[in-house]
Amino acid sequence: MDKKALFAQAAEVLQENDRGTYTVPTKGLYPFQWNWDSCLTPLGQAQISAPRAWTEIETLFAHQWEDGMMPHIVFHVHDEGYFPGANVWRTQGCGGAGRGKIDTSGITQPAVAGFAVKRLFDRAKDKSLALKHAKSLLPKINRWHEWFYRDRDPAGEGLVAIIHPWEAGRDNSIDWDEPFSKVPTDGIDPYVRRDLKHADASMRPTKEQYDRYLWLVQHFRDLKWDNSKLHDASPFRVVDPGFNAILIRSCFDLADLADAIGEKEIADKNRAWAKKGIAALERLWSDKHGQYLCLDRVTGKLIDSADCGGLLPVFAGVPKPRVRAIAQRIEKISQQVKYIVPTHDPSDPRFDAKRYWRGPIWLIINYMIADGLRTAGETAVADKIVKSSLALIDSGGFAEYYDPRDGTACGGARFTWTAAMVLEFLRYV
Ligand code: 9WN
Repeated sequence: MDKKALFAQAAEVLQENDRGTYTVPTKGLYPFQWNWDSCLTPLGQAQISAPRAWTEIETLFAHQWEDGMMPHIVFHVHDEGYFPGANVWRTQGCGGAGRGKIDTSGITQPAVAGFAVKRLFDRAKDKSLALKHAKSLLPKINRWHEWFYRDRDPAGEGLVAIIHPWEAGRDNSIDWDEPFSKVPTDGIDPYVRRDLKHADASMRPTKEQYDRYLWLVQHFRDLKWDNSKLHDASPFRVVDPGFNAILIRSCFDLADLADAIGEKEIADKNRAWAKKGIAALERLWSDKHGQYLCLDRVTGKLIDSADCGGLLPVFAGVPKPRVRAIAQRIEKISQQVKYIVPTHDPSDPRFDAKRYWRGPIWLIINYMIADGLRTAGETAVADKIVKSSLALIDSGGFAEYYDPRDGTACGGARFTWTAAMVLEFLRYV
């Protein structure tokens, strides 16, 4: 592998999708700023320009809602190429939104900002620039975490629920099949999907899933996006181990960052949430699957679906025996497919190697799993994931996601966070 050439190619993808103060995930398919994309992308951007990396996250946080929620999309420009656009979400003036002229969606995404900001801060060469941005972002990220534990964990269980599959960022995961089937589809406004103009239908969610995505959006819109009501009013409430793992890791990292900056109260609060979260995750462990599972908060039952969300708790810092078991599980999966880590267990009949989050590999998931394994001393499996991830670039270029059987490129091309993750993986080879 020519590391220098790969670095240059990845940098070129970041440059192509750079819109000055924010980056689009890829042109055409996703013309706006997405939340967790814009928190993971700066890890790559910082290796080219630290100020640009900080700007990416600052731009995102300029659109935080007054109640602390961080929306999953910021509609910086008008673009008919994506559905559902701002005219469907209609969040202006609702639930703490509408601080400016720029529209946002009304749901959130995985809270990876605390982790990303800490990593940028630790690696920074320009310490005073990093301190300035860390000080500005720290209270905002803290307010987001507060919002999570207030509005998405109203009973104080220590774990938060997502109320829409898009919040998990794993839109059509097999994890949601069961709880999502209870979401009605009656009364939804007629709509035209735009994603199918840019990507193959066999690699995207189905119409039935889109109908339900839309029903939830309309339901929350009718409730004026009032976050104090949405959790209890949603027929879809899932406690996802992956989503919680990312939040817990960000709480730990924000606590460390707050200590470094001298913000003791923020440090104490975030460390307490993180520790409570780690203890509560135990409830989601399945001996049968050798990994964590989702919990349907509506029925109180675990969901029988071995998905990558259930491997992500290694990123949160769960106990060593759990990390060991997950490392073994990934070893086992690697005997079934050529590339790792598929988003779903390949031996499950519902596994679909090309359909979005129902089987394909996403490099951001690989990155977080590998990071957690490495931190816990599972270096061999972490190295295997890094190697596989870089091999995928050889087979499919900088794709949105990949078929784990043969490495075929799926979804959108020239993808921002894929390029950013390549810059990260290159540090380990
Ligand atoms: C809906 C931008 C986003 C990612 C998500 C991914 C996909 C959007 C869509 O693209 O979701 O948010 O329209 O399919 O699932 O994880 O943040 O890259």
